[in-house]
Amino acid sequence: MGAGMTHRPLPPELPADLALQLITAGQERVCGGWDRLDESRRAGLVAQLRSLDWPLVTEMRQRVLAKQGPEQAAAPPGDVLPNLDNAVTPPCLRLRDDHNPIPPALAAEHGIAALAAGRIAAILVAGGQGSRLGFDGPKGLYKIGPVSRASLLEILCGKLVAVAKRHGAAVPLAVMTSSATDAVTRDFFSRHERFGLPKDRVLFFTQRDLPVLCDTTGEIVRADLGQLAMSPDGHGGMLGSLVAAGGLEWFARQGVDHVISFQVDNPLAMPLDSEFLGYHLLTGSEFTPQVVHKADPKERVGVVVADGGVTRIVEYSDLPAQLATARLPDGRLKFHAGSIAIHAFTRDFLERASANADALPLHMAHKAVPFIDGAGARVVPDAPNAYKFERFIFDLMPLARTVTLVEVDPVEGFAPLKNASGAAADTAEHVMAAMVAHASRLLGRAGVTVTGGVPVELAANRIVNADDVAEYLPPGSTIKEPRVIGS
Ligand code: UD2
Repeated sequence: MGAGMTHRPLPPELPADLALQLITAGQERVCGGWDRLDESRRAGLVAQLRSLDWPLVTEMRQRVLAKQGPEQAAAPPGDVLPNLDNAVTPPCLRLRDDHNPIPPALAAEHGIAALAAGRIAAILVAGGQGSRLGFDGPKGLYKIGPVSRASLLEILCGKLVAVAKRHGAAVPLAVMTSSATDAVTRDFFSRHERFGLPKDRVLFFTQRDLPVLCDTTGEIVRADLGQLAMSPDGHGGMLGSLVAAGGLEWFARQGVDHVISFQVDNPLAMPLDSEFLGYHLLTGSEFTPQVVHKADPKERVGVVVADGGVTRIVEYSDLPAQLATARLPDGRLKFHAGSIAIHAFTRDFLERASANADALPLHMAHKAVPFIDGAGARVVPDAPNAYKFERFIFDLMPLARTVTLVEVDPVEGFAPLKNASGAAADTAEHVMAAMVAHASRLLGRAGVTVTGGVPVELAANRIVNADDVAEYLPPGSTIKEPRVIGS
């Protein structure tokens, strides 16, 4: 495929050390078409090549080449799957369940105390683009409020503002962007005055990019003549990039000792739910994932599995079909603890794990990636032609001494926005309907009736639970028109 033009010696203008690097790594064709580049594009290409972690690129290429045999090609795409023959689903505490060994009210009390003491911070993973939604821009800017048209970022940051106000202590927020989303996301935050978050309590950091490699040769794909195709290193890049940005010290300076990471694409996310935090604290857990009961093997959520004292998450795309569909005698899926990518960590754990951040396994995703062919023309393939590499933050889980799973009812805490309108699930229409249903139920608990089918929304920065509603609407009220409660 099109990593290079016909084979030619490397351009004489290329610095000698870089030329040697390219030859050693088997990437000399990446400079194909050099003669057609002007000075500034040549300089750009050299700078891009210099920024690469060459031992890592070499390892990535070897991974691609190792996939060439027929057996390897059939191996799971992640290539990092442990043997799961004896694995089981670990037990879960269930949110709002009085049968839990820890009473929900006690857990909530501890969560509230930690929030009020300013011991809790959050990391928002916002490196993704809205391309799968047909939206040109960072996913966080997508307007999802069913009535307000508020963006995902406004809704999620609003939740932090509401919790901080309720408990009288700020919740520091670190926002992870990628090279593609960084400038626009920062600008969006500043134009909206950080959605009410105090300036000194928001930290931005940017995940790194990794080159995309041709699926047959392992050569770096070029997005344009003189430009490498790059892709974000996955949210597993979070810890290394956070440490590099001084994020762990930033948390420590503010007295934070627990950090919750969550994704930008779930407007129902409850990263700061006090009961969830309480279970994390009271069980002495170092890594507490929120999970939903996975009932359909096709649901695109990784699953938490335990084997011989080691608990880990296996991504859905890495789970072979016969394991994804295996059932228990009672009919439930054998692996039914679906991760929704909301994880509570102790800061100590993140500090300890940061030594391993760059050692997280690389998962490979086979994708159709536009490239420059041998004649220098841009080709948009209709089938996968290249590998993108990602690290996953949850691969740190086996390092945790204690892991507690907290099961969340999806109607309360999980409505991910993944697909463009028309898809069978996880479209904006599905997400908005889930938000309206959630708001209607919460209003019902506050004694407010919503006339059938009327869209209602809760102002994320004002209403955390049913108790907050009375400030805006007395019990016995009826809502007959579309409305945002609390705005
Ligand atoms: C993710 C989880 C999956 C499940 C699901 C729930 C992983 C690998 N998979 O699947 O198990 O929990 O979410 O919704 O965690 N992002 C970045 N940088 C990156 C890659 C992703 O910031 O390099 C962000 C992106 O903006 C988005 C989120 O991470 O908010 C999820 O990414 P995705 O849509 O690629 O993950 P998905 O749905 O395959």
